[in-house]
Formats: sequence, C-alpha cells, structure tokens
Amino acid sequence: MGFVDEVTVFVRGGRGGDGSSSILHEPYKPRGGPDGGDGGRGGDVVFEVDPGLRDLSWLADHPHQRAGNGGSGRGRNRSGAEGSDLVVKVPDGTRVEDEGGLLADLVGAGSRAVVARGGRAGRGNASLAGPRNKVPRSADAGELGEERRLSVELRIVADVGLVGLPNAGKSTLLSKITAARPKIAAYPFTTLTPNLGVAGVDGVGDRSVVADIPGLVEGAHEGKGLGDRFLRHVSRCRALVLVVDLSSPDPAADLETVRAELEAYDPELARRPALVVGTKADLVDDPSRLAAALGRGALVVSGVSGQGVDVLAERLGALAREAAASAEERRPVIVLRPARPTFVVQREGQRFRVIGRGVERWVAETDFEDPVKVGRLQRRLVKEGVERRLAEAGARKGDEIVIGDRAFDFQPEEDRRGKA
Ligand SMILES: Nc1nc2c(ncn2[C@@H]2O[C@H](COP(=O)(O)OP(=O)(O)OP(=O)(O)O)[C@@H](O)[C@H]2O)c(=O)[nH]1
Ligand SMILES: [Mg+2]
Repeated sequence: MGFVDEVTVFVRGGRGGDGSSSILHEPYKPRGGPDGGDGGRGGDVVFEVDPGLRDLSWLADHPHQRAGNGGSGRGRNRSGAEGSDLVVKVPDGTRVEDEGGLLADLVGAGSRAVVARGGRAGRGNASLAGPRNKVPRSADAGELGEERRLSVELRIVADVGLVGLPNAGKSTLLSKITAARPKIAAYPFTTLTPNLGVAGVDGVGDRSVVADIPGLVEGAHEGKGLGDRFLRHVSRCRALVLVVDLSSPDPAADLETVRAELEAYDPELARRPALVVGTKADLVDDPSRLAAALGRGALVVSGVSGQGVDVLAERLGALAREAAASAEERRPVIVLRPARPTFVVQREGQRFRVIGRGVERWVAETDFEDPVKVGRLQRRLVKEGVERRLAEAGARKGDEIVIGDRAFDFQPEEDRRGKA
C-alpha cells in the first residue's frame, strides 16, 4: 500500500562455472590430449526501468537478488552453461549507489545497468594447454560473482511539479487537469506520497506528466514536516507550479516561504521555469487584487468553481514545452567502474599487505597444495601489477607479503627466472 522511495538491497552476480580437467581416452590411441571444457560465466544482476512501476515497494519486499551460477565445464570440450542474468524491474527515476558512490541513475523506459557482475568462468585444461604445459592436469575454478549492498532511491520523473504549503489545494488542481484521483481533504498533509497524472490528454495544452508533491512547510529543507524526503522528487521536475491559497491570511508570505524552502534545498530549483497559481478564488472577494500581490503573471483559479482551470492547463503545457527545450535531455547515467577490482599495497611494520577484493579472492580460491595452481596465481598477480607495486612500495626479496589470510615470501619474478 505505502509508497517506498528508499530501500537497501543486496545483490550478487552468479558464480562462474569451474573449468573441467579431463584427458581424452580413446581406444587404440596411445595418449589422449586434454579435453576439459571451460565453465560458463556467472549471470549479471541488471536493473531495468519499467515505466509501469510507481515505486520501490517490490524491492523492499525482496531485498536479496541473485543471478544464476555458471555451469561447470566437462570432458570432450563441453563448456558449462552460462548463468542466467537476473533482470530486476525498477521505476523510472531510480538512482543506485553503493559504498563507492553513484552507480546508475536510470531515467527513461528500458534504461538498464548492470549492478553486480557475474564471475568469470574457470578455464578448462583444454584451453589452459600451451607450449609450456601441453597436458595440464588441472583447471581453473570459476570466479565468485560481485556482491554489493546497494542504496536504491527513487526520484520521480515528471515534467511539472505542483508545490505549495500543506492544504493549499495542489491535489485538487491535479484532479482537475489530469485523470488522477488523489485524496483531497480539509487538513494539512493529506498527501503523504507524490501523485502523478498526465495532463493534456484531452487536447488542452501539451501532454505532460504532472506530479503533486506533498506539502512543504517552513524548515522542510532541514527535515520539518515531511521534510526534504519529497524535495528530492521536486528536484527532478523540469518546471514548477507554485500553488498558493488565496484565502490564506497572507498569500504573498506563503509564496515566499515556499520559494525560500526550494532555494534552501537547492538554489538551482529557485531558477527553474515556474508558474505561480493563486487558487480557491471562489473563497475571496477580490481574487485578482490578491493574485497581483503574488507577482506578474500569477494565475487565478478555483478548483471548486472551475474558474481559470482551462487557462492553467494551457499554460502548463506551454511551461512544460519551454522547460523541455531549455533543459538538458534526460539520459540515464551509468557510472563505469574499472572492470577488474583494483588493489592497494599497505606497509604494516616489516610486512606488506595487498588489499583488494579481486586479488584477495584469487588467493582464497587457489589450492595451495597444487603447485600448478600456485604458479598460475603468481602469474596472475604479476599480470595485475601486484609485484611491481610491491617493489615500488619498497618490498625486497624475502619480505613477508600478506594477501587475505595468507602470508607469502616476496620472490620477484626476475629472481625466480634467474634461479630456473
Ligand atoms: N473552496 C475551495 N476549496 C478548495 C479549493 N481547492 C482546494 N480546496 C479545499 O482545500 C482543502 C485542501 O485541498 P487539497 O487539494 O487536499 O490540498 P493539498 O495542497 O493537496 O493539501 P496537502 O496534500 O495536505 O498538502 C480541501 O478541503 C479542498 O476541498 C478551491 O479552489 N476552492
Ligand atoms: Mg494533497
């Protein structure tokens, strides 16, 4: 029932399938070759915009999302099946962050971003065979998928936002210019979550998405009333309609309060294309005079008598058009992080520690009983630049190196080669 616009979710890409270690045995052939196939890659967790969704409540109820694991490779060069991707539908305007900051800001139907990559597949002994080792007896293990804790937030995407003090008459106007039927009542904070409607459907003015934002009070930007929870939805509206109750004791002061809150939250909001609307005209004697105090171009309307509603609908269309022309085109933002997790080298007294999810994982996945696998790990670390960075950090031959919960002696490759 409720409207959820903030949620924490845990996502995990599928594990890559293990490579197979197999030797072909054929009758009447003296020696078969390695024929272990590669594993299949792990599936990704993908977020994709579905414009039919209005909030994040589904995710709130299903906070753990995992993609499929890759299958293991098998003999006769058969590769493992690929893990299936998991596509999670999210509403338009979903922003995704992890500890490292913004990951994706998904705007527009069909926008998608990979939020947890599947692990790479392990190679089978057939593809590991090379001039140095023609018949490898072992294969690679698949890599674990990425695992992330995500902060997911919705900032609704609308052309026009209706903003004003509580009880000003915003929801009433939304119900007049769109087919939306929000709750309307004679007390403040009737609207607790943003309502959306589409204006201009019947040909009056341009088609535009209008959001009715819960009322703002003085101090909203510092958390008063419903606070800035809803100001962030305002931030994505291209144009604003400032709704003022003409029957209030001081309409001009009300307008100032709303403007000041927008400005305090984000100075850029105060510069957005905006229209001032004085409503409840039916309740006052001289609405035009009161509206004049709201500045030039302020409209006079009444949600009850219907006065001025058609003019409002037309002006709204024009405002949305003007805002769309001046605003940047809305595009999804997807932040690309380095494909491989990076690492850092830290000195701890006499020893050196290498910290990085990728390298720690490689070490954790290596079978240290198997010299072939240890050799492969070494080559992988060299290729990743671990050895070079250790040397730069001052590590000398024989120094203790710690990666994850393993300790090693530093043996730079040049030395190993020299000995061989
Ligand atoms: N007489 C008169 N009453 C109005 C008019 N517009 C709204 N009202 C009344 O004012 C009250 C508040 O209207 P809403 O549309 O719920 O106001 P709101 O700005 O959405 O209020 P919140 O959601 O609480 O922020 C209701 O009792 C409406 O019937 C109007 O033009 N004339
Ligand atoms: Mg309302």
